[in-house]
Formats: sequence, C-alpha cells, structure tokens
Amino acid sequence: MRRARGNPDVVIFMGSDSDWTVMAKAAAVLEEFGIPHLAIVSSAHRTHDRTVRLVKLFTRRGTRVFIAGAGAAAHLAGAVAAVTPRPVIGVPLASSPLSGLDSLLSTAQMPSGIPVACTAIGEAGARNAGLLAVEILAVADRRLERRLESYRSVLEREVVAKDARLQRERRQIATRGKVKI
Ligand code: RP5
Repeated sequence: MRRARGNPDVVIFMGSDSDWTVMAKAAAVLEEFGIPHLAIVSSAHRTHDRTVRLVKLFTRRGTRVFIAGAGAAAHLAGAVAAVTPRPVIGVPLASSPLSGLDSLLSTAQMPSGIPVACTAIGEAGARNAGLLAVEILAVADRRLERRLESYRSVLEREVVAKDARLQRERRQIATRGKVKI
C-alpha cells in the first residue's frame, strides 16, 4: 500500500468538537512518535455522507489506521469501518448521562464481519488508541518498533521508581514508630 505524498498515516475522527479535549490524547501520542496524522470532526449521524466520503478519500490516498472517538449511541467507529478495509480503533467517550457505558457497548459490540478494536472509555482509551495505531504501523517499521520498546522501558522504570519510593516511605514510618520518647 502506497501513501500519497502528504497524506496522513493515521486519521482521527470524532463525532463532535466537544470530543476533542479527550481525543487530543490520541493525537499527542502520534505527535510524540512522529506519525503524520489528522484530526477531523465528522459525525456518523449528523454528517453521515461527509464521513463516508472522507474515509474513502483517505483510504484511497493510503491512510493506514483510523481512530474514531464518539459518545452516546456511538456509531462512528462502525460507520468508518464499514467503508474501509484498514484497521479502525474506536474510543468510547463519556459524553452522555450514562458516562460512556452506552458508547462502550455501541463501539465494542460490532456484529460479526466488520471489526472495530475498542479501547477503554475516555482519556486512557484515547491514549491507548494512539499507541495501538503506532503498534500497527510498527509491524512493518523496525525503527518505530524500537521507539515503542524504549517508551515501554520508560514506563517500567517509572513503576520501579514508584515502588522504591513507597518502600522507602514505609520503612521511614516503621522506624519512626519504633522510636519511643
Ligand atoms: C456524539 O454525541 C459525539 O461524539 C459527542 O460525544 C456527543 C455530543 O455531541 P455534541 O452535542 O457535543 O455535539 O455524537
């Protein structure tokens, strides 16, 4: 698959501009890894034809992965997946009175045949959508895979450092408890 010059590797769709504060986390990851990407507001319901047109256009031009974030009866990821053979990652958003449970089920429960990879609800899901997109691209890009490996080593070091801090604090508390005045 060839990517047209200037065409983004990843396109992030969101159902409303009100989704951007969360979906920006996905864009931030792509930025971090230097992945050419675009973020577009286009609804599955309110601008259905436009969404389909855009997905087909980017697919033709060589976009490799689509991310779709939407809230409530979230059809966006499914609508995107319906018109592209490229992987689609859906991010359920907590923008309705049901706090994202509705969008989680709408996004995850795709009927057999047209898959959507569904992340967690909200910011963690948006960040993971960005990372999953990078992982998909890294399958054919060893340099990118090495960057993912070093990103994960940073995560590992952070957890080990947090544990060391906790153990230190607990030791100090235990020592203070033994000092009787
Ligand atoms: C969904 O409805 C959007 O993805 C958004 O999460 C939610 C509310 O949209 P607005 O009313 O803020 O445009 O389609």
